[in-house]
Amino acid sequence: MSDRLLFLGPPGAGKGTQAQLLAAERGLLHLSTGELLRAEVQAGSELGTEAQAVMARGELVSDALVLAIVKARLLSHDGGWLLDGFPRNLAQAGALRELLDELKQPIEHVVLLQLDDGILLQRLLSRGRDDDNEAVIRNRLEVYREQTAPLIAFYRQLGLIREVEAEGAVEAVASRVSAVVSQPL
Ligand code: B4P
Repeated sequence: MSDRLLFLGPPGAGKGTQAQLLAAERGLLHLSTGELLRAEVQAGSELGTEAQAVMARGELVSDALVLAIVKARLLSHDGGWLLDGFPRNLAQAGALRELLDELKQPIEHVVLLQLDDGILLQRLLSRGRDDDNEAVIRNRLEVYREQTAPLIAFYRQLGLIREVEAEGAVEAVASRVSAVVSQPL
């Protein structure tokens, strides 16, 4: 049973959707930095106010801020976890590696959800969240290509990447995800 997982992929690939299903199925802590940041915005906290404008532009919130959130959650949790939307750049990945070395909790699988830009755009436009208008989505895709996509090589080198085709119905994608994370390490 794999219980330390990371979900990677472009915005709209379905990381949140699939992460939620898998976490429920396996009883894991689902840690979505996007959701945690949106909750801070909703609560009107100082952190949320800082994050709000950045998210509305489709850019990345500061590493220090996101790291502090993730670190606090992982330190206070005992058991398996699934990271969704974090890390999003090499600096975050390096900091995560240090933290997990310290905790002696290495990542077991990195699930990479792959989807064409055209479908990503359609999915996000039909979701219609505050940061889901066309100009902001295009910027998020650009930020993904520049800052997050290099993580694929980083984790591939560590032998952790499990590619999953994210096109098709939610249930179909979920069974592909389940299959790759059930493979022996
Ligand atoms: P996130 O909350 O991570 O959101 P996302 O990448 O846009 O979406 P995701 O891939 O999770 O897609 P979802 O399942 O929702 O990030 C939002 C913002 O937060 C970032 O732009 C950034 O500003 C900030 N942020 C987050 N983490 C950060 C970090 N580590 N560092 C700095 N900043 C950070 O699916 C999308 C839509 O598709 C949904 O409507 C869903 O219902 C639909 N869908 C899913 N699967 C489908 C399927 N198989 N078929 C049809 N529709 C499907």
